[in-house]
Amino acid sequence: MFKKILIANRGEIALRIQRACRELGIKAVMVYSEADRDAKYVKLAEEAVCIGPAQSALSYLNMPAIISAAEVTDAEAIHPGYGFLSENADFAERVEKSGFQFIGPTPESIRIMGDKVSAKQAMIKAGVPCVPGSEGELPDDPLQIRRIAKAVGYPVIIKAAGGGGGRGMRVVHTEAALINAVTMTKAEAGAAFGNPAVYLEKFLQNPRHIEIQILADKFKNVVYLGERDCSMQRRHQKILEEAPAPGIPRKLIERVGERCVAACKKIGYRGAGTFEFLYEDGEFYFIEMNTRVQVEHPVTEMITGVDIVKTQIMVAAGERLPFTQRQIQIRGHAIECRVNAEDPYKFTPSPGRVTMWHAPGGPGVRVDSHIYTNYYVPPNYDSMIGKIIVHGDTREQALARMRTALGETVVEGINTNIALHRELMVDAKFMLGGTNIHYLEEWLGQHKR
Ligand code: MV4
Repeated sequence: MFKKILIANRGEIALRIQRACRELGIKAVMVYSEADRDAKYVKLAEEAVCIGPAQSALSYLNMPAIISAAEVTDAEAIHPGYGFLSENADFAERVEKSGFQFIGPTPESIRIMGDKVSAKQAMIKAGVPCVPGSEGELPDDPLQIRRIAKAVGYPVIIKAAGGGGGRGMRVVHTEAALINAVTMTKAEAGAAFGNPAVYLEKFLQNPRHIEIQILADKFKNVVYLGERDCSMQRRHQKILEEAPAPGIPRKLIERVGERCVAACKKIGYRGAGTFEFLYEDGEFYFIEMNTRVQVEHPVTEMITGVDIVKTQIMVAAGERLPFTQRQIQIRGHAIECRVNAEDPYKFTPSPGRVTMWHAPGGPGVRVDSHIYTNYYVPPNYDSMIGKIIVHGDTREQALARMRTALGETVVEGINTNIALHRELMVDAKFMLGGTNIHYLEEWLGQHKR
């Protein structure tokens, strides 16, 4: 096992990884920007290195500064967390070329999944169900493009190979609008991602966003840890997640989970990974794969009892997965509410001094947050300041526990979206379960204030 790991991230996930290191008896080196000097996990760390000024481009995205920090502290491995450099294949490669273990998949796996066309081709080959569409990149010939779209059937969606997470997409409803949409998407993709390649899919009108968590070691042992429902989102920002996904038959999940496992074995995937699917009319359609630990990993930890971050570190160190698929049991229901420093209905960021923070507690309540009373939320980064996660025997019990937890939570000095979460937890349709990706935006439209 590693003796020392460098954590190349900030905020709640930096603290989460630090806690996993403690449990494993590994020393954690924290890196921080000038804006994060007073972070609790920096003070708690056995070692910490300032890697630059507040702007991410000069600190958390600064590859030479991070690798130098690992060199001067004698760390053996680097955990990238989520966001920042976590899905940057060049970073993973430079980490390994510098003699450190990257805690994540191989640079090659990251590269394949980063290009959405090659990701989809790998999944088709591995037998993972995908959205019907162009087999690979769209050709230049307008006649061929029209033929593909016609065969798929309108509406279609044009997506950039270099996009993902909602960037570089365009919905097309008629043949008359098709070629212009392709031209525009290609131009934008070339400018934004340095790659003008686009592909085409059938546009699903009312899907849910369901994802499957997997863990893999270096010996082709792979397990899936069930699914998460991440449909509650606004502008591609998830606001809450839950597991299991309400109303989806277990048999269907098992079938798609086994496909994900087979795909991982086929491509030699290792580490933690998430297969993103759209789910509509009882069918799963793969859209993208994330090659990092995700914000919402705790809901899976709560229903499986598996420590995903700890396991990521163990498999990166070359250990075998300490469980088999048969040993993975889904127990109860978990919900996570993301707490953001923002106006709950206008969504404008609300950085500043937290004059009072009181975290909830009690049975089945978990809080992953790096904040404390008097913590200053810097304006330079994502507005998420923590996550409240609850677990219950049933979804109803989890909902009740979340209502209580949100009722106990106190954040003063800044605005947060807790008021929005409190309303959603008593919303009749959400309480029924199974709302789709458009629900929150429609709900916000009807609850204007
Ligand atoms: C789609 C889609 C409908 N049909 N693909 C948006 C983010 C990116 N990961 C893929 N996205 C979508 N792809 C087809 N063929 C609708 C979306 C989509 C979406 C997906 C997941 C969660 C939220 C979303 C919000 C708007 C659109």
